[in-house]
Amino acid sequence: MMNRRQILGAGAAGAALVSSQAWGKTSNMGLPEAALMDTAATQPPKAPSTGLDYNPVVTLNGWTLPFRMNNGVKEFHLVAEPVERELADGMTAHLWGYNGQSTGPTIEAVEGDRVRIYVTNKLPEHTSVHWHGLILPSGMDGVGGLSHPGIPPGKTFIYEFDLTKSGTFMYHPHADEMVQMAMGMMGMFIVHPKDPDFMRVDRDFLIMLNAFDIDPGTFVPRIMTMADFNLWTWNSRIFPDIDPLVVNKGDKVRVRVGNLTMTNHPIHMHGYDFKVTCTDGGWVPESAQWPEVSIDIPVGAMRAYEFVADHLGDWAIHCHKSHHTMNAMGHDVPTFIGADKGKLTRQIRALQPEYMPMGTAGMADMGEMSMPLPDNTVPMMAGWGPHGPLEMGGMFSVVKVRDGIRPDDYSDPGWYQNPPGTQAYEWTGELPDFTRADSAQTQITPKPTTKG
Ligand SMILES: [Cu+2]
Repeated sequence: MMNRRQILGAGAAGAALVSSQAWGKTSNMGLPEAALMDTAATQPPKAPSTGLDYNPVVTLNGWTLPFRMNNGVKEFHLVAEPVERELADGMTAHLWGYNGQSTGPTIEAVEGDRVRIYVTNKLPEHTSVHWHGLILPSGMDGVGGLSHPGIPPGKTFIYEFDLTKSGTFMYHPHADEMVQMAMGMMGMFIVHPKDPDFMRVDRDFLIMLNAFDIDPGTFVPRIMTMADFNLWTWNSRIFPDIDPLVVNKGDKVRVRVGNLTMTNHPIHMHGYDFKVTCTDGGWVPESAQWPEVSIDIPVGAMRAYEFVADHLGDWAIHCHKSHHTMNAMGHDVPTFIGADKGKLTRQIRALQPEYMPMGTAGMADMGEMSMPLPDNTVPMMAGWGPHGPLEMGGMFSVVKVRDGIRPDDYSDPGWYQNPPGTQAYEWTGELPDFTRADSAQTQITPKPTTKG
């Protein structure tokens, strides 16, 4: 919180800026405060304090950037800077991001708003911000060298434009893009409809798909990686530490998923079918919405889907590429399924008594075992559910649908208790005699030939 003296100080600084005329055209209030976030916890939805009403979004393990009104213009302040982000509890990455975090804070405004976005560059190189999908003047498009000169280190640029349409958009640098995006610079830009009843939902979740290549035991992503990333993240967070999507039974729910990785991600949600209602091009008319249970999110695109949460339970939501629900792993591990490592194990144990052979019966044992890992590294598969290890990582979370969740409550309700008679269970009777197909009993009689 600011005390009175700091507020007066800020006012004086503002006056100095105005008298220098550099800001006179756009601001008589000085720079808006640059809000900072120091935690990766999901922040509650931020209802608008002024202007048109809207139903705010919830960014999983993220937050919404505050704004202020200045003569009818919504002003935001983004600070591009090096950040330390907890990708999971016990694993911190040294990234580049905005306002203390990667991914950057979500920007929320309303169709028809005029926005003024101050971007301060605290990176060691120039940057820019491209407003992906928004319709705006060419000079505000944020392509460094094309729309405007790159923002040099230490400088602040102003982007200002009208929000002509509602929908889901993204922002990211268009300057040394490969490096800056590999380092985690990206965020979501939500423009709410002017009519709060248009496409209204009760819960509106945001997921930005991103990816890093961070060697186990290290902190900084490898920036030259093109395809073989080892950490597949949602809002720069990996399972088991991606927060659940908590939903009250009967809620109308929207999930907006943006993809700024280098590959597509088929996002699959269990327990429901849903309809695709929005792309970064705009809303999909009802007559054109079709049902899905997985929605492929192309590179550099956004898809939103909606469903009514009428099935209670804990429902997995994840990328369907199975390597994307794993944490850091080597891809050059040979397959040992079916191999007899008995003799090899005895030989190795003569030298290293604690050696344990792995992988001869699949790799599920990786989920249960606590293997010694380098510092600042999370296991390849992790997470414990109510019935055992989940053996997941990366792009995975759980949609938790419950009765009696308050509208503003997003806290984890714990695990779902399956009602009696609704959970898979073990057969405890006699097993039949499993006979091989080559035994006399089940031998298939060859078909008589019709040739001849
Ligand atoms: Cu994926």
